[in-house]
Amino acid sequence: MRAPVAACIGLGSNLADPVAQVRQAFAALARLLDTRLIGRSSLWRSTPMGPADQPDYVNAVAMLETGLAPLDLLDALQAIEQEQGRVRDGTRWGPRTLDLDLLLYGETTMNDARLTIPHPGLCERDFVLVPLLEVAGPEWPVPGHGRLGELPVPAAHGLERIDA
Ligand code: A4P
Ligand code: MG
Repeated sequence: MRAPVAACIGLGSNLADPVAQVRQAFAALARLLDTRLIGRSSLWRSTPMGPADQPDYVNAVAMLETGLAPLDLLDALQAIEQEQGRVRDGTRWGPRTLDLDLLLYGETTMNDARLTIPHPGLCERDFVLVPLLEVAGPEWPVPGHGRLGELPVPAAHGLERIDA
């Protein structure tokens, strides 16, 4: 059994009732084996990064305390995406019912063929950084980048809080 680690997950949806998708995903994360949901951000509406001819997104971040190893957690996240009707048609940054990105896993850095930690987009995306700050706070370490509160937050995707 591994010692539990705090892991942060980025949630994104822009199809099939995104608010409901994100809420359902929080509930699914809370049910994962050997894992507790210890924090959840507000829900934020954001304009799409990538192709503009797609609906706005709803984004959020969850914090877990988990005994799952990083690749086992990735498998579990992808299983939740599948359960919520995710279709991968190969379009880069195309619309999706649910995207779950593993943003941070304790202070681990990893560069596996299937998994890069911290998530490579973390520092450039306001729709990740703003909800991550809500759940993790400014002192949270981001391996290779200092503290979360030291990262500049680009104002790019018109973030609007939907609920608290
Ligand atoms: N992978 C590697 N590292 C990770 C990680 N840390 N977390 C691999 C999750 N997955 C990771 O992901 C492709 C592969 O990345 C996985 O098989 C996994 O092994 P995917 O979910 O199948 O495909 P994707 O999500 O379409 O690709 P990508 O490039 O990861 O897209 P992003 O970065 O997730 O961006 N606009 C707004 N406003 N809000 C959004 O949330 N999201 C996207 C997708 C586009 N535009 C957006 C948003
Ligand atoms: Mg993804």
